[in-house]
Amino acid sequence: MADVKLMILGNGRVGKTQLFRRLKGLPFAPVSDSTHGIVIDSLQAPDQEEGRFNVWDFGGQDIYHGTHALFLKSRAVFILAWTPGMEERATHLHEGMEFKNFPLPYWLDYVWQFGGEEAPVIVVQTQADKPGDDRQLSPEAAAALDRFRFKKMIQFSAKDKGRGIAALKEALSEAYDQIDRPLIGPGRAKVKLQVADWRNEDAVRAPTDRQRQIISRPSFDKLCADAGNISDHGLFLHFLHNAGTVFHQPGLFNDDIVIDQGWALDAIYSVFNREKRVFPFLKAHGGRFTRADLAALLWDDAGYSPAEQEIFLDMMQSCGICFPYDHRSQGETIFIAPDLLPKDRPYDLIQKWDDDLPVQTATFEFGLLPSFVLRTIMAEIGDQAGLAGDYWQDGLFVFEADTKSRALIEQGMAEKGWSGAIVIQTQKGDASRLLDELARQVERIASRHGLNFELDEKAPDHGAKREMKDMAFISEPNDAPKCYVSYAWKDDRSDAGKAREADVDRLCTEAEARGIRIRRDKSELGFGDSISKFMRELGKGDRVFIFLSEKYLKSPNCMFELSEIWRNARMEADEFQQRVRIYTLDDAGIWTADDRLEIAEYWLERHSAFGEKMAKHGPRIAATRDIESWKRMDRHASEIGDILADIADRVQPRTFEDFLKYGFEGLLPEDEA
Ligand SMILES: Nc1nc2c(ncn2[C@@H]2O[C@H](COP(=O)(O)OP(=O)(O)OP(=O)(O)O)[C@@H](O)[C@H]2O)c(=O)[nH]1
Ligand SMILES: [Mg+2]
Repeated sequence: MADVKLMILGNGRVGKTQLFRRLKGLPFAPVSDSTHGIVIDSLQAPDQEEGRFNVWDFGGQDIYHGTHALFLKSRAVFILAWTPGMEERATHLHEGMEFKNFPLPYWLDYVWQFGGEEAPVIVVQTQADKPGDDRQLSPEAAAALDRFRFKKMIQFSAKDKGRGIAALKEALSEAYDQIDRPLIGPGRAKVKLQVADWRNEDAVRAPTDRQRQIISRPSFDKLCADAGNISDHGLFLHFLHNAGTVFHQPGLFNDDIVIDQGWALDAIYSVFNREKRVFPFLKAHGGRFTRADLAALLWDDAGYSPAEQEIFLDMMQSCGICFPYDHRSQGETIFIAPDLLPKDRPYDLIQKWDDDLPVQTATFEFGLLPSFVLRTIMAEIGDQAGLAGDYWQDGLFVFEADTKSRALIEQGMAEKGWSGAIVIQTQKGDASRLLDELARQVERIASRHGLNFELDEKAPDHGAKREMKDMAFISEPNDAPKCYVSYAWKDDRSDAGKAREADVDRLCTEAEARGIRIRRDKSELGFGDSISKFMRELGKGDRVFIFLSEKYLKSPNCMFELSEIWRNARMEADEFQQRVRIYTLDDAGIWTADDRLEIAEYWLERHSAFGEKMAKHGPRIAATRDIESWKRMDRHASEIGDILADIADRVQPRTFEDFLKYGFEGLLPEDEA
């Protein structure tokens, strides 16, 4: 009774399940459902007295590919099912679901990655109902297959008599013999039988009444000790895992041993079953969920205990199906399932990524780009970055604290075929070091999966050794000073009016040329945006350029802005002067006491005029906002004298060049040192 694992892999809908049915002696079913996740079953090994295969029939939907990795890390026989028709189409639709196809060389590389040359591989051309359907392997596939020590190529049909079934059985029998099956002593055999008994006892119970899906490591050790004669429990456990009898990975799931793997997989894959109500929920929530969500929508009804649910989540994380996104919210960890993220870049990314800044880029061109590459990168970064990152289906954005640099990582697939690119862009700070570090992570993930790529330009080597987990992804500190310009709009009637606007334009152009962004009403505000909100933000600006003109001093909006700045400077002249850079135009009368009094008087008069109008009918006819503005005029009348007197008292830049120099002081990167 030596068990060997048999993995049936290949694209969705090629006929994997039908092939297995025929091996079990079941009839062909022309209409069949797509396999969800993995179905585990057993099969008497052909021509072997007592031998059995533990068979893993994998669902071909690529949403499941990430999970394969969990189970492929063990000695197994592989059947790779393929049909020529699917070699040429990158995707196909089945009952509204999109399946991504991968060509046979990809699957062969994939198996190579996990099993190496030792893995016995049987390539089966499925749906080869008649000799005319038979096809040769492509040169690439033939070369990829040739690397394995034991290999067979068989044409097979699940229909009618089962064309090629005898050859398939013979190949399986030979492959079975390729796997070492150490003879196990009576103690070990006893443990194996007990595990099988538990599973069989549970199988006849209703799913909610099952008792032995998982056992703890101490219970396993006790079982071994009772059976006797087992020197190394850990080694034996590893052997059972390899044979597909149990699932156990040291360190995962509290070291628990999953006796009934099908049970755990059902629970996990039901989350992604499009027919269950949890699927639309996850979609609607941008792929974010908590254990409580899955419990309420799915797992509680199915009878899984909270402890079991934690194990499922561990399992999902360890194969990159999801990653923890926020560890703190309401005591429940929020997870993200990358496959269910929104399609497009988040809207507010335009505020975080600056298209005008210089960018460093590394482009990885993959002849074949499976979706799990980006998903793995996302899970590794996301695990660390959590809420500080932005994620969407084809990319992510993060800021790294150590390099003070931003990174945008995106994948783009070719319209046809399987090729695609992963593009890393970095900007600000030590962008080239961050690029180098991230590029190394992509290289590492690609090589782990045996994927070939071309890198357009090798990133300079900074001797980067940091792993994802050592990087410090945080929300970008908002340290860039916020600059605004406060000015009166142009009036075409006077030359002074035209010149004023030209000066403002020039300031903004000069700032831009130095990489400084000045927020100006015209460029910041779109239709429907609140002007008063913008003016309030301006009032809080770190630096406000003010173009003082006659029109400015008498405009209600400018009055509003000036008084906001004054208030935010706590009405202290020194603080006010630190925040503002003032350019005084010739027509601005602020220099003498009489000038200033005249302006104060102007606002007092406007205040009284409006007050009189309101008094006629009572304040209820005035908009709240206008009453506020009315009160502000009065206050302004009493403040403006102080503000202007202080301005007049300070040395002014004489020329526009001087104004620019003084204005940009402390804003340029070289000023920091
Ligand atoms: N003509 C013909 N059709 C077949 C054969 N094998 C499978 N099919 C057809 O392909 C469909 C899908 O077969 P399955 O065995 O369910 O495919 P699968 O590879 O298990 O698909 P997933 O579980 O989605 O990965 C069947 O319902 C049949 O219609 C075959 O040998 N000949
Ligand atoms: Mg199937």
